[in-house]
Amino acid sequence: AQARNASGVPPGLANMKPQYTGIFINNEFVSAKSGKTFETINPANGKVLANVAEGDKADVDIAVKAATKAFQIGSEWRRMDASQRGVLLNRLADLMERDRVILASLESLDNGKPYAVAYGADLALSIKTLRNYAHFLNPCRNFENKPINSSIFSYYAGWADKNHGKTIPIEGDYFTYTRHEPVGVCGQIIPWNFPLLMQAWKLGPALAMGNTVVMKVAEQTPLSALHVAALTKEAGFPDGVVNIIPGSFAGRENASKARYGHTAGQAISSHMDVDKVAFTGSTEVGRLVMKAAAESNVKKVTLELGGKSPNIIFADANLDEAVQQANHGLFFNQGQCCCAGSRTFVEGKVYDEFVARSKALAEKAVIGDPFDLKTTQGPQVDGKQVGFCEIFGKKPSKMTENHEVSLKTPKKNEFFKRKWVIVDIWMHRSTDRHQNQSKLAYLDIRTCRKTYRHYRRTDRPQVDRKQVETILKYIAAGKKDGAQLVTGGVKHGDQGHFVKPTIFANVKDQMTIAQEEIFGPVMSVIRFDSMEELVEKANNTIYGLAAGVMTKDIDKALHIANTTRAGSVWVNCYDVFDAAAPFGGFKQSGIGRELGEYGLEAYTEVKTVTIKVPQKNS
Ligand code: TXE
Repeated sequence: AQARNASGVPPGLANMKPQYTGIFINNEFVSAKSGKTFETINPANGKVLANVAEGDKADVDIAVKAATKAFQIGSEWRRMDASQRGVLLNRLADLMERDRVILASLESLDNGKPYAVAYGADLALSIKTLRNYAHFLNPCRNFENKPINSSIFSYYAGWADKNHGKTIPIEGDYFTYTRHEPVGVCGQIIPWNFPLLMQAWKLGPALAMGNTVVMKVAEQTPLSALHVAALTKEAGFPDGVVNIIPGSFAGRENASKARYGHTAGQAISSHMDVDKVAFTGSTEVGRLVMKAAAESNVKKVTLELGGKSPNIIFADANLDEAVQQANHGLFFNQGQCCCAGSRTFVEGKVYDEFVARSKALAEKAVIGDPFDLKTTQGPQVDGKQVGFCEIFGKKPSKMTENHEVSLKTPKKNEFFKRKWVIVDIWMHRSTDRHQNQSKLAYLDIRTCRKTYRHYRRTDRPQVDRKQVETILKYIAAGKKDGAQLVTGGVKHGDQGHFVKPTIFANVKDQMTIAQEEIFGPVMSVIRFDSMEELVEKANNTIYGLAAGVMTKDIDKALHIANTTRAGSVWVNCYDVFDAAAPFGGFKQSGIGRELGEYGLEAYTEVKTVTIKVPQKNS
């Protein structure tokens, strides 16, 4: 009954208080075993949204036990008809639709994305990933008994009873058939850029195929996933089938000793009773997940990692459309998309015109309050939480990675030891009190978690801007390498983590900004003049997630589609997603595919059963 604006989006709940902040195990919300919580922050204004239970290894152990029990032979879940699993997924989709405003508001508050985008894109795509209806027989109706638009009509619920085996005519007097069985307890680790969508991509196929799940949600954006956890219970999933663990900080500081880490992400990837791990995040952590999987029980691994995707504009393309498409392909979601077209190749003949029009379009972005329905660009996600602490002991003459230092939280007289990680230091300066023997330092939270809670409440500057800082560092690198800054390049406003849409021209393929994933609103426009150099350059990256091409020439389009080493190629469009179309990466962009029928493979074990028979006939 809420008023809707012209685009049909009802107003968001900018001041809502999150209802669920615990760890979800066995269909109940519980506190962390350790009792610890962490703050989740609104990146638009730096305010604390909620204190969320900080799950850790002990909590993962309990969740895995619950998931194992739910998967036992004879359990309610194992005895359930496959079609009934589909019914439960449909119900979950219905409930997400009922709570669409709440979920879109949580997504916007926690992640910073414009509420209208969360409502229109994230929620629609998440619901479509789960739902399926036999609408030809009965026109589908939603919870308000209104007919459902066929565009929100899909997907994994329908697969629940359709991924079946085969009978196979092997030689001899045998009858052979295959069964498609669930893999078992599935660990799933998801990132913050599309919290609900990544959750749906992982829950959909896993539950349709009859697995049980222990999911770790990103520390920056736990809230919407926890609301969905409550909805899985309301939908009727049996106890222990879905378990959702917020936090904790996954311990990349211990990268070289990842297997000794005691944090939720590592605990899942190295757990002996987890049968499969699916991870979406950075290539760096994907490597750790794979290593932990190999060093524990050789659990199955699927990875969806970073990208540096070429988006190729030929001179014969409709230039207005190309400018729009490139803008959307890069700036959508504040540039925080693994498949962002972050290497924009433009043919020489239209290069200058493309850059001029792209500049004009980028400058039209409406940056600001994510709950204002006119806003097109919100803040970057809140960074990895950063603490503040005092480092004691003699300053090492040469700081090396993993140098151990004693830390003391300035307010509470607590000492503890941490490995020193150069890359995670934000700033350090001497204090007079200890004659240069101690340092004040801002550290990545993952290096000094203990101090975090004390210091977030001080009036010291908030130092949790990692994603913004990273983006600004890349912008500085672009300038230093000689690229031409056409627009943006600076923060927007003095509150929250906003970055102006940035465009660099005259970018050379080997520059840092053209090679490393920035994950922010920074477009690098690279000139090309011949097809030969283009294909070589387009593929000159360690990644292979996506590619785009704009041209009216079918031969050029097909040549690019066939020769780019990427999991998705978009021709005369970009970022077109559908639950039915598989997505995943070549090269260091990952292993395996999500979505579509292909996405079922990761959650299915194939069993071959061979029976001796008295006499086989054809
Ligand atoms: O990713 P992390 P971050 C890329 C993007 C971004 C960069 C860093 O370039 O700038 O990665 O982002 C969990 N064992 N992408 O630091 O750390 C973590 O808690 C197990 C691309 O946020 O990879 C979170 O739940 N899990 C990407 C998840 O991994 C661990 C989306 C992702 O976080 C872990 C996000 C460990 N040792 C970032 N350490 C995409 N492909 O879409 C962390 N995690």
